[in-house]
Amino acid sequence: MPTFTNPVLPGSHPDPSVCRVGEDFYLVTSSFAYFPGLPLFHSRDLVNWTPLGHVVDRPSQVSLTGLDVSDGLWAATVRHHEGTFYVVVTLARGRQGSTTFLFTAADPAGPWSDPTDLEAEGIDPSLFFDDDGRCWFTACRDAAEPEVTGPGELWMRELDLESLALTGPTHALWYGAMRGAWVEAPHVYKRDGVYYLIAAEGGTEHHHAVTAARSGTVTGPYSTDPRSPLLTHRHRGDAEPIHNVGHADLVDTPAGETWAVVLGVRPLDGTHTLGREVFLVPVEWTPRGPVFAPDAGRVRLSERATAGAVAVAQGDGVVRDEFDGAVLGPEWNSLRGPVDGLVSLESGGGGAVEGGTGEARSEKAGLRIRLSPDALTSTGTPAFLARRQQHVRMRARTRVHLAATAPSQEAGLAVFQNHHQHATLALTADTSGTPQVVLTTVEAGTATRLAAITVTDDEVVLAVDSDESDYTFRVEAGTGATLGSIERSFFSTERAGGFVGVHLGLYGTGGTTTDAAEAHVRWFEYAPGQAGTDG
Ligand code: 6LW
Repeated sequence: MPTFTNPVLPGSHPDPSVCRVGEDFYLVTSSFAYFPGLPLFHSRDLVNWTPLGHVVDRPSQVSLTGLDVSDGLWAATVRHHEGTFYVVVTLARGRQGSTTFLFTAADPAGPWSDPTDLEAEGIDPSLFFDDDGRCWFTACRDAAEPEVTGPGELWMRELDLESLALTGPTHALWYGAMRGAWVEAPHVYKRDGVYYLIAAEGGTEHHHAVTAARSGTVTGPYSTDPRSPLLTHRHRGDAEPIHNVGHADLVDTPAGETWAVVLGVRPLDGTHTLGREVFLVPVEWTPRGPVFAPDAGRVRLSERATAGAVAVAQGDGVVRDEFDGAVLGPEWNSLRGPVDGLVSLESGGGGAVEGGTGEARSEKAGLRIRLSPDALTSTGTPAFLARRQQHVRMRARTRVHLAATAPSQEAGLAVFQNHHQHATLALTADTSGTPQVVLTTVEAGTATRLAAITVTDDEVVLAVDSDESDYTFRVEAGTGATLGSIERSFFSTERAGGFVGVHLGLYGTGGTTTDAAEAHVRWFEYAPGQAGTDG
């Protein structure tokens, strides 16, 4: 029987939501303060997901300026009804829901509409389209009487599909099965005339769990499924490779199977760096309700493929970006808004130059990064582009040119957990203008210079190797040199707090508004499984 490897979307892709239209599946995940926001993926087998675009790709849709990296766009739900795709999402500030938005599109690849503000409290909004065509909005919020009911409440209101406004009375649906922690991430499904409410409880960390309730009427009352939690790894020991499992969304396949996407993490020695990832779990419907992972009772790294799937090829190759396309690849993100005016692609022209692997390329081709006055610690939009780290073992390399004239001017490679917690390997200059490569950490906003070496050229290859224990930073200039290693847990969510995983970034800082100093990135390479090997 063919199998696939979990997670199906590695790296920071939390709070997955999925829907199907015909043979096509669409999935959306949270993006926090990264821009563009709300990445959408397409699949035919639920295992291989291709980036399709983003729901939020214009700053006019949502302003993320000033937000902490882990605030911003949280836990969207994607649904399809009569030719229209709907996405509902919360904009969080200060780790709380602030505004709930609804976006629509005829084509999930976009364009997506400007947002409609919904009059909704709380977080984790969802939509359910009933057989009669009515649409029901659910979300979670603080309960009015937490000492009686527990801290969280799932609630529902009808969404008028003409006016795109919530209408009619608010229905309190359920307070959860365990009630010790917030109940969140609600989704409603209907099966054989019964409404099933699936939720998450226990918080998104170790006690995360999938729980359920059911009702004969969409607006409730809902009664707790006594089997809750239906899926959790809270009881598993340290040897379990996948933890924090929860936040499920269900989808039926054309072949009649049901699968759940859930979030989970892969900790090593108690810490995880890649963020919350998307895992795919089989579900079986029984008269008692959905049974998650009926064979194993838990999420597995290797799982049987969806019915009818042939051997599943999950891509894991080296990705080399020479920035020679008309637009950036979908894996690149900036912080809180577009980097227009700071980062640009140049297709080249001009003389040939040796690239890192000996190829002849246009001297100008690549990415131009205008050094920005905003540091990576800012809550604005620094000159920074990043992609997710998706493998604990990986090597990232980039060839950077910068004719720095002062130590304040720098450009290079960042290992970025958040704006308060990151490391940079920078090409810069000392006070006399001699090129230097400097390794710096920032923790809780405080910068520490770990190492600096003088280099003979103002163009170098900067590299970081990561494995289970460290991130090791190197410069490949002359004979090459290692600047230092930083323990992996430094970049972990457990150490930094928040909701995101590590991103690998290219950046340039130290410019002034009048000084247009530019760095030039000739290429960037991400090689999974490469750390510790020569290359
Ligand atoms: C998400 C919620 C959660 O909205 O984390 O702890 C939030 N739980 O379900 C951000 O991913």
